[in-house]
Amino acid sequence: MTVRAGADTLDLAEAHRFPNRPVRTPEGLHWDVLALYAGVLDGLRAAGPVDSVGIDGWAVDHGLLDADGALLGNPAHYRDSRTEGVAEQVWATVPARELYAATGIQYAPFNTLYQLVAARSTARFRQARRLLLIPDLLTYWLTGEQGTELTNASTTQLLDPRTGDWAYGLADRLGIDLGLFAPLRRPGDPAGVLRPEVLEETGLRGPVPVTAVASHDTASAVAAVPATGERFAYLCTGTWSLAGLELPAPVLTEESRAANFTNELGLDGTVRHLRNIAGLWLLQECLRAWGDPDLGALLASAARVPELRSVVDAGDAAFLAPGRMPERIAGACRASGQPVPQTPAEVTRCVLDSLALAHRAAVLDAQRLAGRAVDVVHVVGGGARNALLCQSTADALGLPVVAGPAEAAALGNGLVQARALGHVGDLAAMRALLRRTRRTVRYAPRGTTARWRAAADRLAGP
Ligand code: LRH
Repeated sequence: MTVRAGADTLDLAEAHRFPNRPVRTPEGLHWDVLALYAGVLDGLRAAGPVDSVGIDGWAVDHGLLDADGALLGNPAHYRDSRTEGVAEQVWATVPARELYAATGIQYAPFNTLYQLVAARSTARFRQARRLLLIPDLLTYWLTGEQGTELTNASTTQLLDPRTGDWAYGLADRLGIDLGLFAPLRRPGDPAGVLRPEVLEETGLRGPVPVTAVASHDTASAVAAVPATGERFAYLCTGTWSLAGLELPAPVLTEESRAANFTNELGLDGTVRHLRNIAGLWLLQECLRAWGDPDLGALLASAARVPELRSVVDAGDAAFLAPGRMPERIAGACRASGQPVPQTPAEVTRCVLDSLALAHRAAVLDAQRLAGRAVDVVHVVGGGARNALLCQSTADALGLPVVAGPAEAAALGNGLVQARALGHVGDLAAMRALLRRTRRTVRYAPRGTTARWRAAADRLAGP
């Protein structure tokens, strides 16, 4: 994506899009990170002259480098089963409560910490001298410089969100060598310039600075929520739904841990207190199983299926791994004595209703846990284009939903670069610019909240 930002302009253009296809080998599920890097180079070539480059991406995953700085194999995919049962081993040394008090990160089997413990007896890990999170790895290949960007570092479950520095005591107790990580850098910090070979391959003229942006995609996306003031919740909807509040400090209470809320660092000292919900992943996997039918037509037929016939717990670990998703959803409906969705439209309706219910629960819990009420829910990310999901979320919560921008992560990434170049101001100024320049769609709740509440109670059980 290329972003052009100025005092009163904010343009976004797609230079190039490439797939991100996980690959399963006998050792497990991996990312094809060389294909991703090739996609980045193609994107730079297609973008033409640029003033700056910044990389953001998904959290927790990483590449391991040897003493020469060479990548040791393909990075493991966070949906790989190698971390099954690892959290329990970790908790035997550091109880889950203490882990939460030190890092504020919610339990997910794939947190970097658990991945490191799962990998540490492998030959590859023993050879590793450096760990780079995925956006930092791509940045390293572009510039030759290594760093660990702070917002993404906070998802490792090894960072103290109060200090913005590593949780040294915790790492010590678990025998994790923090020397594996490159020095921390903050969004807006310089991350080097494109290497001469990269300039040659992409046809760009140097020097081209590379900026450390809020490299966790969710941090970039939330930076680009076009909100005014503080009384808003956000929902970043894509493969995941990340639902919560932006706060000045982490919430490290036992209540917050029990509700499985996380505290990830955002731009300029903000904290995202949110719940990580399996999001449109459920639908993406269904679409894959159905041979990728036309999404617009499918959503239109799903909208005609009566709402709330059957719902599943979208956050159930049973839906984490890839494969056979329509059958798994049907199985969950059958097991809970609900009508079993048969057609793709019925399954789609079930998934979207279930997500709207999960959004409802997360936004209600977030307000309770942080003691802050909200007046509006901002939906950003790909799901902002899904009118049925946005309307259902508004109905389920009885709150207005403001949808857009869909490309929030790219905009947040570009705005931090523009700020580093002196073209835009602080976070509030970025959001004001977004409000002036980006179109959003408002969904008013239709007064059916009681029905959604009843469905939520049904799902919660007696
Ligand atoms: C969304 C995301 C999310 C993480 C998950 C692994 O892309 O970064 O914030 O929890 O991927």
